[in-house]
Amino acid sequence: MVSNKDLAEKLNNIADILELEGVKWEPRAYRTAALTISSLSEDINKIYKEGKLLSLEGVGKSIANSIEEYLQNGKISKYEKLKEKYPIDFETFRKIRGLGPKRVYALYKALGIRDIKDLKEALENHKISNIEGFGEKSEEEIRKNLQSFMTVKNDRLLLGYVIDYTNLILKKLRNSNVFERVEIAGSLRRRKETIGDVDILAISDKPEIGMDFFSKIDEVTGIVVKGPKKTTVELSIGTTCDIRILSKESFGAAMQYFTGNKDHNVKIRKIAISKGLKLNEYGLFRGKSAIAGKDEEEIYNKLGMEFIPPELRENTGEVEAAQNNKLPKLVSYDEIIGDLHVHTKDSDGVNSLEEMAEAAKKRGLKYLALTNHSKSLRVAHGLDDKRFLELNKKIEKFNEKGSIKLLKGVELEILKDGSLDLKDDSLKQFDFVIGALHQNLNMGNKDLTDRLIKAINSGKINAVAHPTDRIIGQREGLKLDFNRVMEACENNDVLLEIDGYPERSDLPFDLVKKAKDYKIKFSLSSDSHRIEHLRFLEFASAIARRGWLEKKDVINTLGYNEILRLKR
Ligand code: DGT
Ligand code: CA
Ligand code: CA
Repeated sequence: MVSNKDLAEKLNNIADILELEGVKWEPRAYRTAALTISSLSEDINKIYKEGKLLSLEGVGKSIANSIEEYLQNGKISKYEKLKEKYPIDFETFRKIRGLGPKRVYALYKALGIRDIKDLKEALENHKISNIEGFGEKSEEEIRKNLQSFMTVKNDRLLLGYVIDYTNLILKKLRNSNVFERVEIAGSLRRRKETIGDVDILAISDKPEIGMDFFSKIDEVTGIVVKGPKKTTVELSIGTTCDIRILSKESFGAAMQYFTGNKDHNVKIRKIAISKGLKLNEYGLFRGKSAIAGKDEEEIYNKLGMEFIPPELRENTGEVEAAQNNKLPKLVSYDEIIGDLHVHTKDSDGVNSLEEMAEAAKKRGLKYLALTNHSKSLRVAHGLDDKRFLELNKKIEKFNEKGSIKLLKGVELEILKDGSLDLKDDSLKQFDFVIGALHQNLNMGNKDLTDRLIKAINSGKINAVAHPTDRIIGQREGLKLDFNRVMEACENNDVLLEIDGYPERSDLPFDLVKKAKDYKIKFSLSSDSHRIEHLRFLEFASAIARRGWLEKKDVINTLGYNEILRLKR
């Protein structure tokens, strides 16, 4: 069934193209009609059935015909005809901020950009800033707006972008004096890389006032259901948020229940039943009396197991491990003291060496590997041997006085035949070399695996960058034979990277866990391209924890001098 919103969107699409055509009054009429329809409180289908279309403001005979066509067949012939003239995905583009029809048409004329895929490619190749009327700044803006569109486009949002936003909400609630306690639950607490909706749990003895306060904060754009125990709202970031207010006595049980995931919960509940107990969101009960509920850890303990950190609760063996006292002692967030993959403006980053170093120091890091791209990655302005020499001299100079240490690094292209992008001699100048597959990836999985393994076997790289090369919401990871890749890493002491850049989140946690069966260590990174990205390191730590890693498995827990001593 066509909704008012769908119809209004279609009418706006028609107006877009008509405007482009230079048609005089019609676009205006279509927009007025669109506005009327999007703000109607009645369903457009009902109005149509009652024969009242012409009574709507801005709807004349011809627009009424268009509406009728759309409601009946889902298509408007006028629009279909217009679209034949312009093979451009205006519908999607208009959802991206700043990309109105005129600008989209200019992009099409200059670069043949028809859809998001074309636009992305042009951005990657820095082609847009060269078009007349665009420039460096608007290219950057388009990049940003496209990115935020991509985040919202998938129905699941990326952890990296939701978590700061949610923390702001928590802060407001905690500062309100209405709540005794406010915590995150659900997939966000488990630090899953994508988030379906936000779950918040709170304690308050004034639940009505609490829910009123919550539903009025700026981030809330709509209310789905509102009650004193549970309220669901729409958030401006493009998802919904469930908030539940609970009693102190059952808060721990609720934290357990609403953190999930579901399969983990099912297993825990079965264990309760097998012990003659009952577990629900209010507590752990023997008959009618609660034997735990206030404290989450106590629930796990009373069920005969260790406390299970939220990041592990995916039903991948954590329950059995907890019963046998065999849970790993997970690497903690603050044990990660360096970032091993960042870019500066020397290749495709935005900030200078000094700016990156300063920002990393402010975040409390002890060292930072500058790993700019090597020459074959032209789209990223990769550096050749000579330019790396110059840059590395600058790094050495910086290290003489800098209070944070910089590592001379490179994100080195692994070429089509598995050879490396810089000469062996030249590779000696680096402290940390990350091999990466970026180009010529359409060669079949066996050849790709062989190619990567050749690089791993070369003894010239320290780590494999973002090993699957997935981009969440855009492309799936390479289907490499990871058994062979991991075996090669083990044999050559090559690290696997965990890249915390939200779109990448690569290596994915299930492969991290699999890699633990080999004697492989990991390097964590933010893959920063600007200072604001440095916070992504935390998401790499989250993946490490979700992959069961301990301090000894992660080399970012080592000091600068120990990193320098890594074999290569
Ligand atoms: P999401 O929102 O898709 O990223 O994933 P979650 O895990 O946050 O799922 P959500 O928001 O539907 O529910 C939060 C937690 O509450 C979930 O992980 C487990 C628990 N839960 C929700 N519904 C059920 C249910 O029907 N049965 C059980 N056992 N647990 C549930
Ligand atoms: Ca959720
Ligand atoms: Ca939820």
